[in-house]
Amino acid sequence: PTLAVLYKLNRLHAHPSPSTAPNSAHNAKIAIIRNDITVLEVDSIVNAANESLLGGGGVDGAIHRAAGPDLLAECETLDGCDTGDAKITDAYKLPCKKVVHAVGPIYFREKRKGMHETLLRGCYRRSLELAVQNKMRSIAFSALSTGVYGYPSGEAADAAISEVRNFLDEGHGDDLDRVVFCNFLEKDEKAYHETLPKYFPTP
Ligand code: AR6
Repeated sequence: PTLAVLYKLNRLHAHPSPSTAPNSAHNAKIAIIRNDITVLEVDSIVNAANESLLGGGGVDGAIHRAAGPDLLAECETLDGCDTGDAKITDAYKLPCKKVVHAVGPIYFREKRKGMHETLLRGCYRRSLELAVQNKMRSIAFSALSTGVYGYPSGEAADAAISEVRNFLDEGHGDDLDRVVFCNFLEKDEKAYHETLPKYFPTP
């Protein structure tokens, strides 16, 4: 090898780049469950909302029903929310402390523009940021976009889990005690169990 190459090799050896490979460092924080998200006594839950933030069907309807009308009153002050973004409110009659309202992509509309994955990842990222900014130590996600918005379970689980992994690795490991993926349907729960070891491998 030339001197230049030797020099490079020595430098690599002396300063190994930080490992970016998934490891088991944060495994204990992650949980996959199948449950009605409205009963969870976690600090924050993430709603699968729409751009109006004024309620709807699915998990959104369930959260608004369980929280009571004060949630809608607060949502009415928020001026909606862009797809791929999220906003946070109080939780009213829910047993959690805060509700993060994330607006996932409508799969077939955004896929045509190649934006589906970026937007779904944005929802997870923004929800985690808002939770940490509001001192929430735990967060439970509904399976954003996988209901009427049509995002396939496996693809959605991959984006969700890897975005959580990235967030924890980017210096937020100490900010959260627990991240829960709260599924409602068996197909989604199965997808999460299949995908989890890719980003949170067991040692
Ligand atoms: N707890 C946890 N998960 C639930 C619950 C529940 N109580 N109910 C349904 N799910 P969806 P989207 C799951 O359709 O696809 C609304 O009308 C469900 O099985 O609620 O993001 C909004 O207002 C699925 O896995 O949300 C929007 O207009 C996941 O929650 C639109 O639907 C998300 O399904 C958003 O569509």
